[in-house]
Amino acid sequence: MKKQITVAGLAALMALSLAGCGTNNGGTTPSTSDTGATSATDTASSSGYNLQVKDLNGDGIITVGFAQVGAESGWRTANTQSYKDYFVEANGFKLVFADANQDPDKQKQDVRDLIAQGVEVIDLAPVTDSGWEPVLQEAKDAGIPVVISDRQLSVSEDLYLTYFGGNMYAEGQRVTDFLKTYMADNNITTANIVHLQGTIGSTAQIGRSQALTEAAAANGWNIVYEQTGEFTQAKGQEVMESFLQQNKDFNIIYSENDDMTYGAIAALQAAGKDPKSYVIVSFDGNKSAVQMVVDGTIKAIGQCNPLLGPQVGDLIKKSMNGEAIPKITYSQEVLIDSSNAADQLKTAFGS
Ligand code: GZL
Repeated sequence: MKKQITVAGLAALMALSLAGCGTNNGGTTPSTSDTGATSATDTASSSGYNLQVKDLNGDGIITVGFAQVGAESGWRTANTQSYKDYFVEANGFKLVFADANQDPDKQKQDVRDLIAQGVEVIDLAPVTDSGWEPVLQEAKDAGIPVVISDRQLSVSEDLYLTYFGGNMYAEGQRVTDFLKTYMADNNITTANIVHLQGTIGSTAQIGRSQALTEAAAANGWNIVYEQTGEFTQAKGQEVMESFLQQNKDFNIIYSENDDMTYGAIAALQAAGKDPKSYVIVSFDGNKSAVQMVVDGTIKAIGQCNPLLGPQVGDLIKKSMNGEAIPKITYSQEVLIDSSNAADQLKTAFGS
């Protein structure tokens, strides 16, 4: 069940409005409610970070070094395309692209290479959340502002210009709140959960896992199996297959992205099990996954928008113009379930 992202599919841009929220540096546990309220320290300049994006070589173009995670999922493919579509000369930009292939060490070298190439701003979508302070300091010392996008970093706010992306912890809370309501509405009194985690140490995994761990403790849910599927379809299927061989009871699958969900569904079907007889919840909102919500195969998706290019470009332009920009801005995201899936399908990304 391979999913290809088409450029046409990207034409249906998801409605995205920005909501600034205060949070700690990790971004996993918002320090304020996810209401759009921003705290006083939310502007880049007031965070002890004084770099501004500049046309350092005076060529009239801003060269953006994009340190991307890899190409592991439909979300990632759509995210990369969003950058390649937006950061073009017609918009005043040139993109230098680096693919870390999901390797945290390679990604740190990618950023060092971008610094050496003299790009004028770096956009970092970090594979994982550790060991970034030295590299970010090197960029700062070189006078190159760093925008963190997609996955937050728990680093000091004086090491980066701004963050833009999803609030993964809030996404997880939307899905666990859905699970609680769904169980009550359907008289499901026991939760035996298979937990397919994303890349361990990514703030996408940290936030989504934290929400589940907290909800399970608060509601007496059992997590009967927990393993990373590394955000890929193949690994998600492999992990589900190995769990099914243990013949343990379960009734809920909490999968931290759609690609692992596709893999888990394939494993269930190969074992002669009907996916619709389980409560399957997922994250991202690829078009085919949203269709599965319409069909009832997936019960809910924590939406996570990959089309970040234009909004990151807007923040870069604001910095160039000397405008105050929020230190942290979250995409506005919703829960997709049977009540809104047909409507969400019209703007869902990918295929
Ligand atoms: C979330 C992003 C995650 C997606 C996965 O912002 O970092 O990585 O949920 C992707 O699909 O692999």
